[in-house]
Amino acid sequence: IDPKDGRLVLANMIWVIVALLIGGTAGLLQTLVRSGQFELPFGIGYYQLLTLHGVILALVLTFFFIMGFQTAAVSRVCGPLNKTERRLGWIGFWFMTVGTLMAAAMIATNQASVLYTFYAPLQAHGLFYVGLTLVVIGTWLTATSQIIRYQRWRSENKGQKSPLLAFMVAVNNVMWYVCTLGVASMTLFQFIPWSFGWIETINVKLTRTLFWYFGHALVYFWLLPAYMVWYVSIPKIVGIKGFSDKLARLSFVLFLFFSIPVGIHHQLVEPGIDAFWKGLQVILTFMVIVPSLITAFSLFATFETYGRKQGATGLLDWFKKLPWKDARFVLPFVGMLFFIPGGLGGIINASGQMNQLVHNTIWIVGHFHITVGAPVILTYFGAMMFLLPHITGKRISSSMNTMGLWLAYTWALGMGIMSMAMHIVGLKGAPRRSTFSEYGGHELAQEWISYQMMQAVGGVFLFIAIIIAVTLFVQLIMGPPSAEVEEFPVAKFLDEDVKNVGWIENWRLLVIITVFLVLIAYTMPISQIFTENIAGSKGYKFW
Ligand code: HAS
Repeated sequence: IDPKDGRLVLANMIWVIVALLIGGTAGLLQTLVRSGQFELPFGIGYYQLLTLHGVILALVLTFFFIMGFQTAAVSRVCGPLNKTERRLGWIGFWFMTVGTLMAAAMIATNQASVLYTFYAPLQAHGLFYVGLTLVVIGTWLTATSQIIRYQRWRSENKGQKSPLLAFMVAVNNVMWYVCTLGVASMTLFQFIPWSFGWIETINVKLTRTLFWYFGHALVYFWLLPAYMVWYVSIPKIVGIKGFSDKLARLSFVLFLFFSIPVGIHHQLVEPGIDAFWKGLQVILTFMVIVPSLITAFSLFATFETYGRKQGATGLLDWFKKLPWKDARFVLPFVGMLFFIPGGLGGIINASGQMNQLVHNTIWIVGHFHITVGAPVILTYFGAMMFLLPHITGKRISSSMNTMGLWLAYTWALGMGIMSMAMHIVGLKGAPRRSTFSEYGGHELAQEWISYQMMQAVGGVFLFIAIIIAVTLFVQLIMGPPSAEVEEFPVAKFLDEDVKNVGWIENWRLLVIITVFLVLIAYTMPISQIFTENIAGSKGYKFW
C-alpha cells in the first residue's frame, strides 16, 4: 500500500500494541484477584480494573485495529487515498486518541468504574462519556474516509463490481453508522446531561436498550475484519483461489441486515420488555447465525480444495496438508477452531429458555473470550504479522514466524484453560462481574474456587502470550528493512469472472432493508418505554 497511507495505518497499530499490553496486564490481575490468592495494591478497585480491562481491550484495541486495517484494505485494493481522504483519516485518528486519553484518565482516577457496558444506573464522570463520544466520532471520520475512497473507485469504474475487500469494508462501516446512532443518542441526550448534573434523572431501561441496540452490532463490527482476512487473505496465504466472491458478499450483506435488530437478546431476562419483541429478536438472532455458517462452509471448501491439490485423497487427510508452519495461517486458523464452540455458545445464549440459566453468570465471560478473545484477536494478530512488515518495508524472518507460532499455541492454551473453566463454573451458578468471595462459606461457592484457580492459570499463559505478541510486533516494526517486502495477501476467487453481483451492491436497497428491519424490531419496544411512565432514576455515582 501507499507509504503515506501506511503511516496512518501504523499510527493506529501502535495503539493496538499499547492497548494489548495495558489491557492484558489488567486481565492477568483480574484472574489473580478472582482466584482469591491476590489483593490489588495501591487501593486499586476491582471494578476500576475491570473497567480498564474491558474498555481498553474491547473498545480501544479493536477500534484502532479496525480503522488501521480497513484503511490498509481500501488502499490495497482501490489504490492510495487522496489528500482529503487521508487527512480525514488522520483527523479521525486524533479524535480517537484524545477521546481515549480522556476516558483513560477518568478510569485511572477511579471516576469511571462503570464497566465497558457503561449503561445506567451506574454513573461515571461526564468526561468519561465525552471521551467515548470523541472516540466514536473519530471512528466515523476514518470510516468515512474509507467509504469515500470506495465510492471514488466505483465512480471511476462504472458498471464493474467493486473489489471484494473494499465492499466488505463499506458494509462494516455502514453497519457501524447505523448501530452507533444508538450509543450516540444515549450519550448525547442522556449520559452527558445527567453526569454533568444538567438533568436529575435518567431512564435506565432506555439507556440499556439503546446500549444493546449498539452493543450486539458492535460484536460483528469486531468480527467482520477477521472475516475479511478469512475470506480474502487466507486463500492467498495457502496458495489457492478463494471459494466464492459472490457468496462472501452475500454473507456480509446478511450481517448488515441482521446484526442490529437483535440487541434485545441481551435483555431476555429484563422485565418490562414485551415477550413478543423478545421472541422476534431471538428469531432475528437465529438469522444472523446464517452468514457465519456460510463462512464456515466457504472456509472448509477452501481448505479441502487446497488439501486435494496437495494430493490428499481420503475423507479428512486434506487437513494434514494445510500449511502448519506458516504463522500467518496458524494464528487465524486456531481462532477459527475456537469459533466452533464460541458460535455454539452464542446459539445457547440466544435460546430464550437456556438464556435464563447462563445470563449474568461467568459463562457469558467464557463465551466472549472464545469469540472476540480468540477468533477475532488471533486473526488480528495474524493480519498484523503481514501488515506491519508490509507498511514498514520488511519481511517476516523465520524466527519471527516461529514466535508467531508460539503466540498461537500459548494463546490457545491460556484461552482454552481459562474459558473452559468459565463455562463450567458458569453453569454451576458463579456470577460474572463480581470479585472473589466465599459467600459466607456457602457450599455452592466453595465449588467455584478451584475453577477460579484454573482461570488464573489460563490468565498466566495468556499474559506470557501477550509478552510474545508485543515483542513480535515491535520486532516486525523495528527490524531491518528488506529488499523484498512482505505482501498484503489478497486472493482471487473461483467465480472472479462473474461481472455482475446484482442487488448485492445496490446500496439504496441494502440501506432500506437494514432500516426497515431496525424499525420493525425496535419501534414498539422503544415506544413502550416512553409510554409506560416509569419514574427516572438518579442512579449511582461511581466517581
Ligand atoms: Fe455473543 C453475549 C449470542 C457471536 C461477543 N457475545 C456476548 C457478549 C459478547 C459477545 C462480548 O443471544 C457479552 C456482552 C456483555 O458484556 O454482556 N453471540 C451470540 C450469537 C452469536 C454470537 C447467536 N458474540 C458473538 C461474536 C462475538 C460475541 C462473534 C464477538 C466477536 N452473545 C449472544 C447472546 C448474548 C451474547 C444471546 C447475551 C447473553 C446474556 O444473556 O448476557 C453468533 O453470531 C454465533 C455464530 C457463529 C457460528 C460459528 C461459525 C464457525 C466458524 C468457524 C469455522 C471453522 C473452520 C475451521 C472453518 C455458528 C465460521 C475448522 C477446521 C476444522 C478442521 C474443524
